[in-house]
Amino acid sequence: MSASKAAPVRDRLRIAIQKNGRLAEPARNLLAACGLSWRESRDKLFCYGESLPVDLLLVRDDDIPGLIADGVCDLGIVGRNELDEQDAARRQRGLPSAFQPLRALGFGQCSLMLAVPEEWEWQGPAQAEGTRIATSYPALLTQWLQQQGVQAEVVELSGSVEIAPRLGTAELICDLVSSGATLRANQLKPVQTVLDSEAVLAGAVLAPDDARAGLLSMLLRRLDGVVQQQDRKLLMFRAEENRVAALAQLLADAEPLVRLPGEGDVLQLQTMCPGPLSWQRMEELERAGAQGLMVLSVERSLA
Ligand code: PRT
Ligand code: ZN
Repeated sequence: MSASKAAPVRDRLRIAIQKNGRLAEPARNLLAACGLSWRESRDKLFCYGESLPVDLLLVRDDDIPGLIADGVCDLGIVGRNELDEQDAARRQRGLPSAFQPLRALGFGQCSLMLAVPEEWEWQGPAQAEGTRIATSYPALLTQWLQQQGVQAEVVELSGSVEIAPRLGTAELICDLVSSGATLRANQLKPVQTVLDSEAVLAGAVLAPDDARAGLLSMLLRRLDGVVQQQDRKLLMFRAEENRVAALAQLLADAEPLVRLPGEGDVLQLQTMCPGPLSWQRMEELERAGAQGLMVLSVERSLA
């Protein structure tokens, strides 16, 4: 093989994220929390990694799976809806999978749902038989219809899917829903979930085997730390020995209580809680004998 045909050695990792839109800011914040910082180019399409050799490409979310498939980017932060749609479209065209979700990131939650006019009484997927369904997710909808054994016409629209029933171009729609306000404003109601989605970190099916491999595993480890600790709280308090069993029961969802040396009969205790602690829960603990309760946020942790 001639040297010119060998794959170029890459020692910088490239991550595609949304330039504008719902996932743009949370994606950047998450990567910054992993210790990455960048210098922005003048056209604001490329950010050169300063703290680590990890660069960002700012693009439309629709382009992210393709950029990974083509090897232009190693990673991308994109909605599972977009990733799965493009994966389903590839498979329907007989192409192999080229990208995969590596981590769920805990933001951008929404569902791809079938919605019908409010006055319809929905009895189940069979009711979609013979209808026209407007969507921007034709591959996922086609796959779902096949799984349900339902024959319907998929009407592909690139936007404003929710007005299709009023325009008479479809009877049903299949679209992303978060609060449901858009459906309600268009006299539609969600009846069936096709896919639950959130932002994911996506990567190629074949992981890099050069200098990028080490960078990738370091980034994943930091990301796991950041995502897991997002809601975790360190709870500290004092209690008398005879109260500890009851308090441990109230904290059954937390890690086992750690006993630190206290004074006399009073122990100093701490534990890691998986989610935020409400005032109500703290008052309950206080009634059960916890004194000097303190809740601390976890800034950084390595598993
Ligand atoms: O310009 P670019 O192509 O990059 O952006 P885009 O306009 O295609 O995407 P964008 O920024 O709107 O969404 C990016 C991703 O955010 C989506 O692919 C989803 O993974 C995720 N997401 C989360 C959502 C929503 N929630 C959401 N509510 N994407 C779209 N919506 C739509 C929904 O369909 C409805 O029309 O927002 C509207 C409001 O929703 P309700 O239910 O709260 O009324
Ligand atoms: Zn888009």
